[in-house]
Amino acid sequence: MSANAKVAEVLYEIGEILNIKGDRFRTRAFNMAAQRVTALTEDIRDISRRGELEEIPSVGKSIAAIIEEVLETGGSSQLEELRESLPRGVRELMELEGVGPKKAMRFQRELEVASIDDLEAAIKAGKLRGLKGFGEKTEANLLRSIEEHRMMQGRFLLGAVLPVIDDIVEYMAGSDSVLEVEVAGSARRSKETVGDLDLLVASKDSERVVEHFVSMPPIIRVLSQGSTKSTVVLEKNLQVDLRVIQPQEYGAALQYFTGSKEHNVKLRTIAVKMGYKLNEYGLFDRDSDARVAGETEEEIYRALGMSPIPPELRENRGEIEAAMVDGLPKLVTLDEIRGDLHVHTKWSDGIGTIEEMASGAMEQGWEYMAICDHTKSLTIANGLDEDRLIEQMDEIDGVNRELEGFTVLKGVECDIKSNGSLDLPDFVLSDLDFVIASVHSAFRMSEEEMTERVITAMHNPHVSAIGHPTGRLIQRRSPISIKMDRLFEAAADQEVMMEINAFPDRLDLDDVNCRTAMERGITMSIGTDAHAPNQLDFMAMGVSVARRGWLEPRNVVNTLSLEKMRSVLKRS
Ligand code: DGT
Ligand code: CA
Ligand code: CA
Ligand code: ZN
Repeated sequence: MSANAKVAEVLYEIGEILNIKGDRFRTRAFNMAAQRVTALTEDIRDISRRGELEEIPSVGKSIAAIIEEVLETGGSSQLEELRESLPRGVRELMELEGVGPKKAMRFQRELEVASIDDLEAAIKAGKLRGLKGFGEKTEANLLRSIEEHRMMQGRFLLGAVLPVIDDIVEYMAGSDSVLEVEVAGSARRSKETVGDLDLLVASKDSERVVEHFVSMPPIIRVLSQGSTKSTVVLEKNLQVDLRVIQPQEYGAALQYFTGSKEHNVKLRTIAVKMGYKLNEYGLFDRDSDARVAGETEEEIYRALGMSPIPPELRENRGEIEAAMVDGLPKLVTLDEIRGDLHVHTKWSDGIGTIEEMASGAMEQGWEYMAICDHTKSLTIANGLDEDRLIEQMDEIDGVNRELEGFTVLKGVECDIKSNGSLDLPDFVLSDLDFVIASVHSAFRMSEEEMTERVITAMHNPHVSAIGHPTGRLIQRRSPISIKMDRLFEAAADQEVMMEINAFPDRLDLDDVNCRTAMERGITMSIGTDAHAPNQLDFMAMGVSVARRGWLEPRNVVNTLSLEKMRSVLKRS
């Protein structure tokens, strides 16, 4: 983890505990400081060395002192004290979705539960019903949260492990003995969460590679060390399995350890039918044991009569059948993306100016970007009313006059109110290039009402796309209850796009929904939802979701040139 991420984590945790204690003012201060630190593009250690920590907005003297301590010692004594002051079990209970500090405290006090297991037992014994304000519905919700928590425990967001993977690969490539190095498994398939990392190295000197591996700086514990294999644990209990492979077997190992298991099982069945044997060492003739393929993945797939299958598709969802008839999609790539269609600025809750976000987007090599700040109902995010939005449009005109070869589009992320109406009047929306409509409040309504609500919004002729359509936050909040098939039907009918929100804990639509939407003829827009210039990098994750959803460039509106996109956006 980078120093910046470490500092932000400590600040967030302090904020969280202060919140439990009801200190809302300081909670907010710590959260804001953490946000600023997360968004820094510079290494915070450099800022600290120059003695300029207090120049970071929202960072005052006392927070600066905490940051210094974290940078020096890796920890914070203030955080330790706060942690110890918390009732036992409260922190664990708060890991459950739908359980905030207040509820956790009540469970602890009134049910005398000190762990998630205790809570489950208490619910099953009917004790929750004795508490004021808790009914059968809460019971069912809590049991579901507990189940989800168990399922997700020990899994990591793809976005959180990608930087770790880069560091590991760079470190391993630094050894002369390493010929090839790659992370296989779910991370290579770009699954939204990963359980552990499966590191593969091609080498003729495996012992030296293992030695190099176990000396990697961020290792906390070495669980095992053999002559060709090793397992280590990094921060937060992230486990890394290393396997060192002979060069002529590297492709076979890569294929095997990339998975998924379901994909491999199917592939092996097909190999057997063709008179072969397929395992992590290669593809062999069953009778003579002669090696047919194994050095590269491609030769294995070709020998089995298939076109090579991109890792993101390997889930046994029809990709093998498609590969046998040369029918795989030509998946969209990051290079084909020409702009970002969901960016926030200082005007609402972002921290960059329009210019800063635009120059970040230009560094990505893009041609355009749509500024889509929040609207007035979202007061906590400093949402824009019609007057401020009109002012912002003027500023965008000014910025565009200064820029060459890049265009800032005028957009908004407009709240969908409970009744399906939009947060801003049509006369303003009609002046914009791109209108995202999103649900940000009143999440708990019936499935029928929620479906009607979003469909009503789609019937507004100015709406271009529905933002983060299911509202889920991975590991934190379930999707809203909504009938996806009716949503897609209306989207196709109204020619409204569906967003793939690329923010690491959203990834919404997800892969499966993307594919269904694409099959219904719906176009997707990928938006990073960046609140700072460095978050524009999230585009890569949005593209991963699109690829896992079988999308081609033509299914993704932001592969279009500015000119073509403008003509698509001019509906009605
Ligand atoms: P994860 O770590 O839970 O996010 O998911 P994966 O897919 O990375 O799974 P992991 O780490 O258990 O194993 C890596 C790959 O190794 C897996 O995708 C396929 C392969 N593999 C592991 N165990 C088996 C197995 O029993 N049979 C087959 N066919 N493949 C396996
Ligand atoms: Ca894995
Ligand atoms: Ca593994
Ligand atoms: Zn939003």
